Amino acid sequence: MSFVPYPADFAERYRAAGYWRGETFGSLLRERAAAFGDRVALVGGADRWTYSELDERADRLAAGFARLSIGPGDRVVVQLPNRPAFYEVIFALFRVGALPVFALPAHRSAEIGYFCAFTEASAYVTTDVHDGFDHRELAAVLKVPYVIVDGDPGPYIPLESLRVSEPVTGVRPPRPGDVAFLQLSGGSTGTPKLIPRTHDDYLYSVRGSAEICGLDADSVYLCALPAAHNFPLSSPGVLGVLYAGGHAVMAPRPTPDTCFPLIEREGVTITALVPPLAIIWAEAATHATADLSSLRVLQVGGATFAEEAARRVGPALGCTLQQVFGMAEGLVNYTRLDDPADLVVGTQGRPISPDDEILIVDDDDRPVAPGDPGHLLTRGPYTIRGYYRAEEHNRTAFTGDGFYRTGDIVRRLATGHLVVVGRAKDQINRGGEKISAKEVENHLLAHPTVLDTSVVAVPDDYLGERTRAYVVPRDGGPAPTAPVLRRFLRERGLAAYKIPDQFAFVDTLPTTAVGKISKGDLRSR
Ligand code: OOB
Repeated sequence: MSFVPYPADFAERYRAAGYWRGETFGSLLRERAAAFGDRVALVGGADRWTYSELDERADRLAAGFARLSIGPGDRVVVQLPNRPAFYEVIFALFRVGALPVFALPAHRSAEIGYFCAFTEASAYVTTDVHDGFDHRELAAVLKVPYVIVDGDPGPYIPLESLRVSEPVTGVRPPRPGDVAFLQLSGGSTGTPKLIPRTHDDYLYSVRGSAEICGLDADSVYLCALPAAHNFPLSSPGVLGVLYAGGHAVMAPRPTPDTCFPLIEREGVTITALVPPLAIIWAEAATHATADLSSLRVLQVGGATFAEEAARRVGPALGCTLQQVFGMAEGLVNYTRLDDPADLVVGTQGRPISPDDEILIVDDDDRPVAPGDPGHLLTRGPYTIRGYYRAEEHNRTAFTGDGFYRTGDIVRRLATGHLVVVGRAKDQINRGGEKISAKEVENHLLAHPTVLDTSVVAVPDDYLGERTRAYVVPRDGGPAPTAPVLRRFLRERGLAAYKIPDQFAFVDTLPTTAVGKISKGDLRSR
C-alpha cells in the first residue's frame, strides 16, 4: 500500500476530540475568502493578492490542471521559489485532489528526477531561472508528461496558460482523510523518503500551531525559509496565518538586507528562521536602519540552537524567541510565548497536542528513567503511520504499535518540555538542511577512483554541523581529489548543500567489533 492509514479506532478518537474536523485545504480557502475577501492574503514581488483573488486564482488554475487531466491522487512535483504563485499552485492542486510533492529550490536533477520517477508524477511545476540555475534545463532530463513553468517557459507549458476561466467539472473533491501532499523527509536512507500528510491531520497541526503562536487577522508572517519546508509552511507558517485571516509576505531570500525592509514595509509580526540565520539577523539588527519594531515573535528551529545564541537573539531583535523542534513526519514542539526565559532558551518546547504521545526509550525500546536521555518515539493526531511506498523501511522506522522513531535523542523535563541532546540517525544537520549520509555515500561510490567512503558530521561554529567525507581511494589508478569528487557530485545533479564541505583521504575506515564502519570513531577524529 502506498499510504498507511491511521487505524480506525485512532481516527475515531481524533475526530471525537475535535482535532480532525472534516475540512480540506480547498474548502478552507473558500471559507476564508468568504470571511476575509478583500483583506490581503499574500504579498511577494509585484504581487499583492486578497483572499478572494487567491481563491479565484486557485480555481482558475485548478481548471487548467483539470484540462491536462491532472486529477485526484495524481502526483505533481512542485519546485518554486518563495512567491505567491507557490500557494496558487498548491491550492489549485488541492482543489483537483492532486498531490503536490514538495521539492526544495536547491534540489537538482538527482533529487527532482527521483521524485518524478518514484511518484510517477504527472507534472513538474517550476520556474525559469532561479539563483542562476535554469530549471528548464533540468526539466529536459526528466521523464514526466508535463513540465509547467512560472516565467519564461522555453519549450514547456507556461503556467500562465493554465489560468483559465472555466469551472472545474467532473472532478471529485478530495475527502478530508485523503492524502493532501507528499512532504520530504530529511532522511537517513539511500533515497529520500516521502511523507504522506492528510488534509485532516495537517490542518489540525496548522490550527494548533496558529493558536499556540497567538495568530489572528492582524498577524503578518514573513516566509523567509524555503516555502515548501514544513516549518514555514505550517508551523504555523503561511498556512497558519491564512487560517487566522492575517497575511503572509514571501521573501525571495532570507538575508537581513532583503527581509528587514519587508518587515518594516509590511509590519511583519512573526517569522521563522534556522539557527545560523537567527545569528546573522541578531548581528545585523545592531546596525540596521529598518524599523523592526513590529516583530513580536522570532521562531527558531530545524537544528540545535546554542543556548548562548538563544539568549541573545530576543533582545537583539526586540522580540520574543520561540524555539521550534519539529519534523515533516508530524510532531512539532514549541516553547510557549509565556514560558519562563530558562525554558525558552534551554529547551526545544513541548508538543502541540495533548494527544501527542511521547516515549523516550533505550536501545531496546524500554522507557528510560524520567529526565534521562533516550530515543524519542512519537504517535499522535498529526504524525504519519508510514512513509509513502516504503513498506520495508516502515517496518524499522515505526514500532509495531505505530510509533514513529524520530532518530532524535531527547530528555524530557517535568514541565513536558523536550531538550534535544543528540541524534541516532545517520544524518547531517547542516544548519537545518538535512543530509542523509547514505545518499551521499552512494553517489561517491559511483566514482571509479573511490573504493569505499563514509560521510559524517563535523561540528561547526556557524552551521552547527558540516559534512566531511572520508574516502578510501582505489589502488592502482589515479587518486581522487576533492575538486574532482565535488565536480562529479555536481554533475550527477546532487543539490549543492549535500556536497561534502571537506574530504579526507584515508587508507582504511575504522570498523566496530561486528565489522561495520565506525562512524563514532570517524566523528571523534
Ligand atoms: C524540521 O523538519 P525536518 O523534517 O526538516 O527535520 C526534522 C529533524 C528532527 O528530527 C531533528 O533531528 C531536527 O530536524 N530538528 C531539530 C530541531 N528542529 C528540528 N534539532 C534540534 N533542535 C531543533 N529545534 O526541521 C522542522 C519541521 C517543523 C518545524 C520546525 C522544524
